[in-house]
Amino acid sequence: MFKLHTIVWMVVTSLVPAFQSRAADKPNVLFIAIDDLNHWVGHLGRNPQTRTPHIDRLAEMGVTFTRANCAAPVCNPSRAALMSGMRPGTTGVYDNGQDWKPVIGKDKTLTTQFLNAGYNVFGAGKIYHGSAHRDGEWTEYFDKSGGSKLTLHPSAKDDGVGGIKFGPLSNPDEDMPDYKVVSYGLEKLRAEHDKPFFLAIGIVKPHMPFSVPKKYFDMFPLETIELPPYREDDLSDVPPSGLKMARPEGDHAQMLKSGRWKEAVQGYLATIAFCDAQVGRLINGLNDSEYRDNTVVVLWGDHGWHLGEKHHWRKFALWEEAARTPLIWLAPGLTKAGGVCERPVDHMTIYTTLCDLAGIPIPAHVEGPSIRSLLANPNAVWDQPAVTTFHRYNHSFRSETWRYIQYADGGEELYDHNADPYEWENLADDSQFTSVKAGLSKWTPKKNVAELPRTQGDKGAGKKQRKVASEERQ
Ligand SMILES: [Ca+2]
Repeated sequence: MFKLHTIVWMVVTSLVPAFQSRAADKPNVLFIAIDDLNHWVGHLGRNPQTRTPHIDRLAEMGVTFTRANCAAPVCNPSRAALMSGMRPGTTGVYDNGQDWKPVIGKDKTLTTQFLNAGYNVFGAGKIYHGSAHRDGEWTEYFDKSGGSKLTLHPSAKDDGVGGIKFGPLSNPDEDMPDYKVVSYGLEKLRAEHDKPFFLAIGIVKPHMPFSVPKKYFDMFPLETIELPPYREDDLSDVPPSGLKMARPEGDHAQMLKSGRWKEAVQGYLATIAFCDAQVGRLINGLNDSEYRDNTVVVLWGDHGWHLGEKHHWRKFALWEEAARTPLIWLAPGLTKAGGVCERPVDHMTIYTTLCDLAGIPIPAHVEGPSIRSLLANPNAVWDQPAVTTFHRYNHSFRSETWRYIQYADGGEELYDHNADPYEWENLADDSQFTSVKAGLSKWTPKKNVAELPRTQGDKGAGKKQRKVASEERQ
């Protein structure tokens, strides 16, 4: 009745433990986390000066999300939320300095799900804030990327303006920690694997200091640099809670006084270009590997960055510049090249979607829907806004047309992105938009637990924001 090769196959499969035969069918995952990269990537069109050919190439290979927003506009809570599947209001991790480890069990994290499903889980660089990682959640973690002494190039005047640090380096690319982290990833892509792998590569640049080898600065001559669009009176219609986040008397006042705003923009563009080169090395490594056709790729930035828009610098706010990030997916057999998805999604979708694509059960604690339907068809129906939280009870809701911000003290902002992509005119008090606000506020996260105490060294966006500089330097 059975042909011989069928019988042999039946015997062999009966001897192999079930989890292995299932694991063998699973896709690999290349998970690329980028620190402080805002929407200044070429294909998103926000800043025509930026040069990101490799990130744009990855976008062209899969689906890019043009309205992706982080769960929290700060490194630590953004990453804790993404990696745990739980929003800031569920864990109490709202800012830097709040330790996620006591409130997020090892059983809850994304990497644990992949380990339990039979994957090898490799990590390198900055996946969690401060590159924190726990034993038992990774097969192997590469954290030896330091060691080279980085030196400002003699052409640098100094290391920047106050807490905003920038200046070219004398070093070659190979001295940069990110270069070594990517090299680790390339080794894994060249290796033979007896199990599917989950490879998490955390690139720290363009995080401050905006200091990378001088050749990247030379790509952006200072005389060609243009400031991002901004309005002098932009804060006049922003409520007090928003003003507190903008802190125009801080970095921005200092930057204006220095007359060096364009130099800071140049430094950020240069540092993005360096980051892009590292992403290019990874994409080339994947394309040259035997895993190119069975590896899911997701590239995400942990939050955005202001460079003077709304008189604000850094993240720590709920506007477009701070909340929007690049998000690119490549899923062989599912995504089609050149996909552009304009649906608003936030980073709470990443955990769920990775489990979904790998056929791993989605744990009950995980918040956020899978975007498999959008990967298959970027125009598929989607009824949810992207939600971003910064400190307790402050939420931003981004739909295809609107950004609506609710602050804990009742302050509100509403921007019409069809008419006002830079969020200059706050429409929250206009009664004709009452129903727009009501529709979006339905998506307010239900849990808004108290903030965890600050137990770690850096101060996040607290009163001593200047001290963030030390955190920014890591
Ligand atoms: Ca305004």
